[in-house]
Amino acid sequence: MIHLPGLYAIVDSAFFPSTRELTDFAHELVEGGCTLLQYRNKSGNARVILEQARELRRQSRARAPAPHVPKLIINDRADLCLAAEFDGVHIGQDDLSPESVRKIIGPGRWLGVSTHNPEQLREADLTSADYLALGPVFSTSSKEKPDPLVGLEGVRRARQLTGKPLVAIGGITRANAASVIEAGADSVAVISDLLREPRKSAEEFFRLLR
Ligand code: 3NM
Repeated sequence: MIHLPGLYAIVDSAFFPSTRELTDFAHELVEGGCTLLQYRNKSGNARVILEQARELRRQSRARAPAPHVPKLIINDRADLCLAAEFDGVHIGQDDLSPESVRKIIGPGRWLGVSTHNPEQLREADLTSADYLALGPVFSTSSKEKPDPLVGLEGVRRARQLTGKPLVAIGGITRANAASVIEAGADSVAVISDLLREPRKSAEEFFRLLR
């Protein structure tokens, strides 16, 4: 079984006007202690996404001393995961099935699956996914058309339904992260509450998740 860090930081291209700003942000997260980053791009075409993903990987290897090179997960696309030489892919309910993605990425790379209710979670639990995500826990403005909130009760219930590592997502901040971990999540995935001061914010997440 894989081990997830307490903070699962998401680098969402929508918040960065240039690749340089995106990679600088990622570097600050690593300085703040992040060992795992998800690169999320819901708007670019495949060529643009691949280019940005490759640059993120290149920069994260060039700028962090060897033991601190973060694991990189890409959203949605198994093909781009291989092309960009990422460490894993995170898929949603409308992407290829977990087993189709597993065939593409092989046994070694990480596969995460987003779920939004107990039925989806149970189903994903039966696949070869390495970890499962559940959300939105709280209200979020970072995702278009979010599913209904699952709340802390949803996290508690999910914890009983799977033995796989569980990532909670949606509206999670330094103010509520501890309650989410207490409800049974192994890790919290965050976009907004890292944007303003990535290094300091990541450090604070790790401090309160210890
Ligand atoms: N997925 P923030 S919620 C990307 O429910 C994403 O699966 C969600 O961003 C889900 O930390 C979400 O700013 C947005 O709320 C998370």
